[in-house]
Amino acid sequence: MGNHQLSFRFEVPGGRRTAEGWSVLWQGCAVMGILNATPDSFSDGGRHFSVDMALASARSMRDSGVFMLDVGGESTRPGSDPVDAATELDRVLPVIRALRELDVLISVDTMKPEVAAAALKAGAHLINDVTGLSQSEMVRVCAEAGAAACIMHMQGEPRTMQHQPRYDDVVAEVHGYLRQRAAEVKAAGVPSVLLDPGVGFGKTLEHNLALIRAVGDLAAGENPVLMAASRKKTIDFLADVPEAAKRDPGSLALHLHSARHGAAMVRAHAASEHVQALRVQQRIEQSVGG
Ligand code: HH2
Repeated sequence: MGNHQLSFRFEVPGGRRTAEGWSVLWQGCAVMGILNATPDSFSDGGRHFSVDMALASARSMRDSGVFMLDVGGESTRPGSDPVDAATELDRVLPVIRALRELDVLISVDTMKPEVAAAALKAGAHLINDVTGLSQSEMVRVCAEAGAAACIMHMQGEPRTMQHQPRYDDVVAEVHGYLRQRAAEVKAAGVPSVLLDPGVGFGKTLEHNLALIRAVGDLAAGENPVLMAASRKKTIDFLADVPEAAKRDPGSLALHLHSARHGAAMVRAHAASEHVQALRVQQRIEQSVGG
């Protein structure tokens, strides 16, 4: 079971002091629980969002052993429309402020540097940017704050990315891109990164399967790897589950496979269930090693 680490230049929950700042260390595969702060997530017919409900859900995830919470105020699902920064901030900032009392690692899922900057000031620790920190301003925001980042690979942009994704060698291209971006953003001062091949972001089923099968190659590198297939269309393609909310068992199977091959973290809606399943898998594998 692998040892993993993320470093920050400010104090974080569960962090240890190091010469350069603070580090969080863990063994095996941890869980990033999804906490959507979009009006249709905690809904009252799609119109109402409650910070109290988000906090209750976050507390229950933390109590069950979820390692990090990923707060998102903009959907990046295929075909989704963008929202402006003010709307996104209105959604995520109250949730981040409320989460501070839980003493848990907080990630913010955003593509916008201004949202990232305000979120880090409000108490977030990591920026999860599905564009791979493609805007130089995003790199600067993370570097200046001393925050860790998640770099995800995406071909195209959410509105159109599933139209005709094309690669000559999907694994070489995606892994090459992630390694290069990691080196670039770290050289620019971002203290540590998670790498995510971006299941479903500008990829066909065959592309996704190739990347899922190759997770061990990416995990053999120096940066921890995140797999994030929770409730994605890939699960429908593989197991015929048209309704997204019913895709947790398939998501779990895919994530357990990724964990067994070295993924350091998985991003999940059914986060507590993932913690339980990963604990069982990890204990079984530990006893094989004696
Ligand atoms: N997928 C979504 C959002 N954020 N972040 C990372 N690192 N990797 C992903 O694959 C990823 C992500 C999908 O977004 P959305 O459609 O908003 O749904 P949800 O946040 O419920 O997964």
